[in-house]
Amino acid sequence: MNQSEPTLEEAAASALAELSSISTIEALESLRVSWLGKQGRITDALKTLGKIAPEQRKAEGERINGVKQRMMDGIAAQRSVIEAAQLQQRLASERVDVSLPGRGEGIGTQHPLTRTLERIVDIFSQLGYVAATGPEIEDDWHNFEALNFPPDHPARAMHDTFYFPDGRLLRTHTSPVQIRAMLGRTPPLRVVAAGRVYRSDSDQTHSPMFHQVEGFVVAEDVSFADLKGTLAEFVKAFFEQEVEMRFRPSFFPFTEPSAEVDIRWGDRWLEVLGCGMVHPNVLRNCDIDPERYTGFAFGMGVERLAMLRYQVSDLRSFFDNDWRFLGQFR
Ligand code: 2NL
Repeated sequence: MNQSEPTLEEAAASALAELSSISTIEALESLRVSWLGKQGRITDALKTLGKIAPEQRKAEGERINGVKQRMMDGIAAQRSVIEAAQLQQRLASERVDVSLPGRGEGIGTQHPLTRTLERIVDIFSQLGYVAATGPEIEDDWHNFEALNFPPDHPARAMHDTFYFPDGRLLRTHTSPVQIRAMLGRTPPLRVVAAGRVYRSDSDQTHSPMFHQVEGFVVAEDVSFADLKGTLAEFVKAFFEQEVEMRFRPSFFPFTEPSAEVDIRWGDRWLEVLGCGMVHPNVLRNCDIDPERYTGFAFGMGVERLAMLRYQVSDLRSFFDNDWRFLGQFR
């Protein structure tokens, strides 16, 4: 063998010595191919085995395979070194400081309609009323029949009712809660019912789902004067000031007489609630003797009162759920 031509062992030794300076998987791979690939040095050397004397073949084969094994081990070891270094680099660059303060999800707020609804219920609670709730899916009897709506009376058409195929319906007012509260109880009763109600009506000033608060008092000797006094107290408490009120005659199937209440708002009169003396038929439907007991009842729209209190001009703002709007009510 020529002096200047290094042996396989010498070439392998110098390649192994250089290994630690290889820092990328790509460079390591090209070194591996040049030694162990199809046209690599080891493969070439193994091809010569066929040409040498049979008695030398075993020793020569062991010699070449020894070099091959050292190269494979060295390359595998350096691959681990490179991969470990790359992992360290990734861990350093993707480091997360878990001690940093959070981005600060702001604390939520109550919806202005919820606030208004709870405010109304609170005022009546302080007057001794007990809060009641009931199902939003109702039957014809609790929503209409018990409230003295005669079958096929045009009054039923006043409410564009959402019906289910089985004849049940989405309550069109909170009155069925009041009916359920009267049933099976004996006066004196003071109940306030608040919640969602539904009517098939949708435009600038109507939402198909909206909120009502209703209340009633049934006892001996309850008069229209009690009703007027109660509503005057309520309006004063709700608006936190003396407000001028007027009662206008009106009609509801479930009260007689009935009235609508306006308040003076600047130079205009605004309707804010409806009321009346509970109709004797309604009391009878709830097994209450109208000869012994009388009662008054009232109902109001929460959206309308919230718009006045918070000076909101478009009803739909309440239902868009835009945080820039909702965040203003704290
Ligand atoms: C309105 C008017 C009203 C009632 C609701 C009522 C309930 C029973 C018996 C008698 Cl169980 N009355 N509720 C009475 C008068 C008016 O609501 O304008 N609501 C938004």
